[in-house]
Amino acid sequence: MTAAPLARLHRSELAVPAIRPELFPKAAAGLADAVFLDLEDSVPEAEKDRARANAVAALAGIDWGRKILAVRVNGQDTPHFYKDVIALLEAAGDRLDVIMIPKVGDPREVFAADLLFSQIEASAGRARRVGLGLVIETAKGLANVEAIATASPRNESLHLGVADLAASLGMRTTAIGGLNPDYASPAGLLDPWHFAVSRVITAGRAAGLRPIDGPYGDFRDAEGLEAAARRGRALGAEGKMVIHPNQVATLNTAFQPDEKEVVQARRVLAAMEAARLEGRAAVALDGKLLDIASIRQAEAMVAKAERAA
Ligand code: 1VU
Ligand code: MG
Repeated sequence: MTAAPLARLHRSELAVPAIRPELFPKAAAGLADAVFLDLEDSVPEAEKDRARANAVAALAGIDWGRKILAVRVNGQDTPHFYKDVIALLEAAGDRLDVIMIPKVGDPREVFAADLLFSQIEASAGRARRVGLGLVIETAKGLANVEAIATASPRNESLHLGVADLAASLGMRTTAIGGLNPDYASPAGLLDPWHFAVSRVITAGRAAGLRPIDGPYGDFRDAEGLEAAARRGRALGAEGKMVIHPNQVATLNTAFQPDEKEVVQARRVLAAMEAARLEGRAAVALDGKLLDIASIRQAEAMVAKAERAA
């Protein structure tokens, strides 16, 4: 049996550079289900200390409501990682839900992080264990994703980092997410992210973690964003990262079942209940097969809709 992921809404996850504290109240007041304050790639090297201090102050100093609140620290291959973690866990209070680690490549890195977190939590007398969000964005991380996903009981979510992954794999693009006109069949465009998204979703679901699809950098292209969200949700992604507030509403809608889907799921459950009372497990509804697997599909759909409501 695989543990179900923590039942938290995680349709949209807004990145906020920690070097721009004027954005924090806007992010807190917005509708993103999750916010991460970024200490990594949106912060220049010379500003790392200032960004860290901004994040520590904001965790306790701003009302983040019921959002998943995360900080993306610098990678374990940098001199900043331990300072980020110590500052966050020693000084930032209990509101912090998740520390996101970028560029995770090997399960031993997760183990090492867990060890450091445990020591600081014990030393600081923290009441709450912080969760881990692991960003899969290197060839190594993608190759080791199953082992990474099960490397710590703190693990909560896997996040696909499309820009770094493209660089690491040598994909010929400078765009962040989306389709590539070069990657097509005679019938039309294909999805160059399909393998990576599927791999992260499979590893995440198998380990009971929430799989979060990568961002779509072209924040003025609402149509492209929605199409990307539909592809991710069709494969099982729980949500998607966003880099701009104008992308949040599209994802909140895309990643929750619409009314038609919920009505259909309830019809399936009713038909299967009637079948059960007749001693049957496989029946037809509207000319299509239903069996016990249909109950699981429909229940998952209804549960997701209820969580969003
Ligand atoms: O209307 P207002 O002036 O009050 O607000 C602006 C702006 O301040 C605000 N806004 C944001 N608020 C919260 N969080 C954000 N991330 C955010 N971005 C913007 O929204 C209003 C409209 O903004 P804008 O269209 O004028 O946008 P800017 O030109 O100010 O900023 C655009 C960028 C893309 C630079 C900005 O959105 C940004 O920095 N996004 C996040 C980048 C980031 O965190 N990158 C790292 C994580 S993603 C990753 O690693 C994969 C590549
Ligand atoms: Mg990255």
